[in-house]
Amino acid sequence: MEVSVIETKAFDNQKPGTSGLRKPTETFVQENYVENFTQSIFNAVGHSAHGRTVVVGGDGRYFMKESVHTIIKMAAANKIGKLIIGQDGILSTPALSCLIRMRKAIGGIILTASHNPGGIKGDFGIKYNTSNGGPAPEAVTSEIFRHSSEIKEYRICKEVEVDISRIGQKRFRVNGKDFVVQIVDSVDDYLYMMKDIYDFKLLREYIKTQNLRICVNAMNGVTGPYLKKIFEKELETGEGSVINSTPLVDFGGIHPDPNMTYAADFVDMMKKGEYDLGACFDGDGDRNMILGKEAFFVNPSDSVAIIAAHCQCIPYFKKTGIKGFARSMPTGSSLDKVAEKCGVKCHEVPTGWKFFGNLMDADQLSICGEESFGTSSDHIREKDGVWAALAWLSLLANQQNSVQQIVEEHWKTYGRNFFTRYDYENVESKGANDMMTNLRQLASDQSLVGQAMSEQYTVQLMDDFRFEDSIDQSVTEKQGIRIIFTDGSRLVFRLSGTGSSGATIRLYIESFCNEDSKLQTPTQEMLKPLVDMALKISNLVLLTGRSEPTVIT
Ligand code: VG1
Ligand code: CO
Repeated sequence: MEVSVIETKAFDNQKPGTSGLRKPTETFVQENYVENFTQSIFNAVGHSAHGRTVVVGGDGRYFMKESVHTIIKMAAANKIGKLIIGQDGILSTPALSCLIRMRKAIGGIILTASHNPGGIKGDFGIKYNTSNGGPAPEAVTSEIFRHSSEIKEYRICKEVEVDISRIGQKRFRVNGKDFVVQIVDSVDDYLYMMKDIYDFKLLREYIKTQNLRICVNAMNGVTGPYLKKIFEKELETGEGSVINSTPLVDFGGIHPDPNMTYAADFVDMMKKGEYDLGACFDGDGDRNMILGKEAFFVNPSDSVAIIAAHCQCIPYFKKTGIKGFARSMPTGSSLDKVAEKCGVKCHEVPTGWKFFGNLMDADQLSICGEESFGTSSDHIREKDGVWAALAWLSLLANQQNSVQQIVEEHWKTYGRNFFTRYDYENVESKGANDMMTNLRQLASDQSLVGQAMSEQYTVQLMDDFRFEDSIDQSVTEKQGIRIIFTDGSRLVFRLSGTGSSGATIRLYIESFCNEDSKLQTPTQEMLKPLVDMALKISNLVLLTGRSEPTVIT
């Protein structure tokens, strides 16, 4: 079969963000947009991928299948030996990470914009993961970007056609070499791995004997097929326990982001008290929100800490032991308290899952999480929504207790880290940038340090978070402005790196309390003085014209 070399012109906006290249779908459907970026990935990876295996899949959103076919034809022309693709192109982000590792692939290409809405009016995205199964580190993404800015041609083998709906293998001869495309069941390898991590028999029996009522919600994203097989079929959670389970190109109009705002319908349903455990997931299946009976909300920063505190009830950790914990910098520090008690280290890394990979590869990290509904372990190199739901189920079975009781017990033992995040989505870039510039100035002149901002709060430290990777010594700067007070309370300001238009400001607020009488205080009430102070210091309302955030977590 013939390889064609097609002339193209570079786009100037193919710089990957926190988690891959994410843009409005309308940007991606432009002629050669996907081709250019795909060629840039192959150029960046270079000779090392020749003859090797690459995994391809995505969350089922609009334009995914077309992109899978483009990638097949271009992989053939770029000397890839084999592609492993989920049936119909469907692979959750964690399942793709699992496949890269289990099948010893050199990398993977994920077609998703994660929790951003889909459809022609929504967003699309492409992300490259490396051979450890994790998102490509900065060194690789900046190479991809460099190639995308200089690209003049791409290679494609137009005759390679594969029916991606049929499981099986097809072999082609391209330039005298074999090129194989294997279509695999989207769930099987992942299920196999989950069975190795958790005690499915114990969970099934617990659900049955306690008559535990579970509702898991795929939000019309990629997790549907995984939840059907794992919960309904394997754990016998009963018919109707999995909802919104067919991946739809536009997620049925849902914004597939598992939080109290975008999953409000689910929260309302859980409030009726008919279920003991609820969980929902984002478009590509790496995020999770855990709810107890009557929609008792488990804050993600607490969720990872509580899983860590009880991890010995999970067979996987009994086998591997605990090598360390980690959280992203803005994430609430409940996990640090657990680490202290267990006598292991809790690492602090910048926002984005790619920063956990090195620690895991160096056997220094077992469980980690982000405040943005991301929780996972070193079983793969991505966050994993279904894994987190199974972890909570294991906790319930082990503790023989409700979600709420487990969380409240945790607060009693460790104290409570009150945490909230305010998102100001799609604000004008100028206002957002001005705000960050002012804050950066305050951090560099250190004028607030030592100042009493109120009776209770005196600034101890103010900086722009800088991270030096302890494994490869790479340095990542400007990862968010931190203001830390003498009592350990914190304000963090950063701009999102996953939005597709304008700027999104994230304001993170945390405060610790271990007075029993205050543990049940509503989060917003507890943190109000700090929120007000954050708004005052940053001058956010004036600079952005926004008096209210779009989302409060
Ligand atoms: C956001 C979250 C971050 C997460 C990233 C990718 O990034 O804050 O914690 O790792 O999304 O998540 P940002 O730069 O917009 O704050 V996923 O599920 O969406 O790919
Ligand atoms: Co996601």
